[in-house]
Amino acid sequence: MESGFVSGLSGVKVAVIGLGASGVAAARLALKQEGEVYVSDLRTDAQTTARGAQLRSLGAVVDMGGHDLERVAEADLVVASPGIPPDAPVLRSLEERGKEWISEPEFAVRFYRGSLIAITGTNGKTTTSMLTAHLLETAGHRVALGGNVGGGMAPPASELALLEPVPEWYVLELSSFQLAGVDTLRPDIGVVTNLSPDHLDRYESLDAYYADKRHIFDNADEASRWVLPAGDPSVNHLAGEASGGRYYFGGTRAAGSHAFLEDGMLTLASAGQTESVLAEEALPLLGRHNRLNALTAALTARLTGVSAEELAEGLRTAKPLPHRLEPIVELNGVLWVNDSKATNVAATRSALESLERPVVLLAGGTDKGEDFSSLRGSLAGVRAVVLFGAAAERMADQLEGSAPIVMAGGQFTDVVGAARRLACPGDIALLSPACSSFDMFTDYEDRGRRFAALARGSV
Ligand code: UMA
Repeated sequence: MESGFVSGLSGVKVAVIGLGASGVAAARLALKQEGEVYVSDLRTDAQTTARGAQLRSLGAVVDMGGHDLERVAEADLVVASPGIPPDAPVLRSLEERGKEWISEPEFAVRFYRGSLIAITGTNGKTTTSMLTAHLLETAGHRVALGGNVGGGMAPPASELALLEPVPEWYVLELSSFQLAGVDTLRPDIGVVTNLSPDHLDRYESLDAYYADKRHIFDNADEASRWVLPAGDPSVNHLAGEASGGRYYFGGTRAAGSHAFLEDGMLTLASAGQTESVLAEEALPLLGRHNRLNALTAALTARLTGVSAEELAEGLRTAKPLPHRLEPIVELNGVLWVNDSKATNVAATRSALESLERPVVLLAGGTDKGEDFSSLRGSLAGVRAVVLFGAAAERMADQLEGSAPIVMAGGQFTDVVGAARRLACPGDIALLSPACSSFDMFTDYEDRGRRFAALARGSV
């Protein structure tokens, strides 16, 4: 599919706003396409300045510490980074002048020369995107994965446009911030994992957040295919009357669904034919939500022609994401699981609710002032909670009576040691802190790595 393909930007003035990963990638792509590129960023720190210098050496005009609004407004094409809120003065000023801007992935896809799978939703986007790319790759396709995938695990959308040889399939994770600036983007297969309130610090209402997500459907046509959760009124409402075929996934078989769990198997169904793909327990990713992510990815990959056998092989060899319910080691019947990325109460609650074995929970860290009592309802199957770090006292107060609580010593070795003593064969020892890490660690990754090393007994 070559829809939207642009052969070059010679003589075209391109303004890129923001010099983060997206801005750099968009500017490089625009330069490669021989555009006249102007890049600017409010920041003047060393890292941003170094990025600016690099782009300057490639031929861009770069402003640090501010945006030349006249110059931005004069550009033929304005590409805005996703981290720039719509009420930022630079975007306000464009709006006042009636000047349109596009998002970085919208810019990128204009140069794609393969088919596009775009994946959005509130939760599970990254896992589903990575799994989908892995399933296609296992089946022998040339695949490029990128977009909103965090932690440097995949490049921005614009980098994919420069890949040689050209991929057959592009798999993009798209956030609502990126979908806000969509114009021509038209996925061959579009996926919405689920919808729930999020980013209410940036959006003035839930409707405004959903309105941005809705742009994934903007250019739908008869050939579009949509992978959606079965029986989800919010997603159905979002999809509205969008053209194209609809394919549904869910935890259980429902009328008209195409991917579900049945008799302990990840199962696909189409035109009355059922395919059992893989036993649930053979999936290397933990938790109920990951089984749904796997079903979503399998259904998406099936639509590209990947066979059930190839899907089984891909799912069996899938790698869990680091620091997200990541199984580390099983020792003396206890499975040690690193969920250090859970830096808020909601993430820890979701981890606890998705596990089906008794848990010894290791929680605590920097106190961000959240209400920990909302964890109480998820502690029923928990053998003990080992608390540590600055938030420990307040957590203990708010969780008292909902599970046995152990206050660990000041060192992280003591925390892991306490969990080791409390866990019984068959249990999961889960680091899912519900707090950020800065009181004891550099960041959540540092915390997760320390946990993994201590769990393995390698330090
Ligand atoms: N800036 C200005 N002017 C302004 C405001 C900001 O110049 O008025 C500058 C900032 O100084 C900064 C840049 O604009 O240098 C903004 O960069 P950015 O925040 O867009 O960061 P990127 O490095 O480009 O990363 C973005 C995504 N970040 C956000 O959406 C906040 C990354 O998603 C994404 O991986 C990357 O593009 C590549 O596609 C991260 C994320 O947290 C993982 N996403 C959110 C999420 O998943 O919840 C949406």
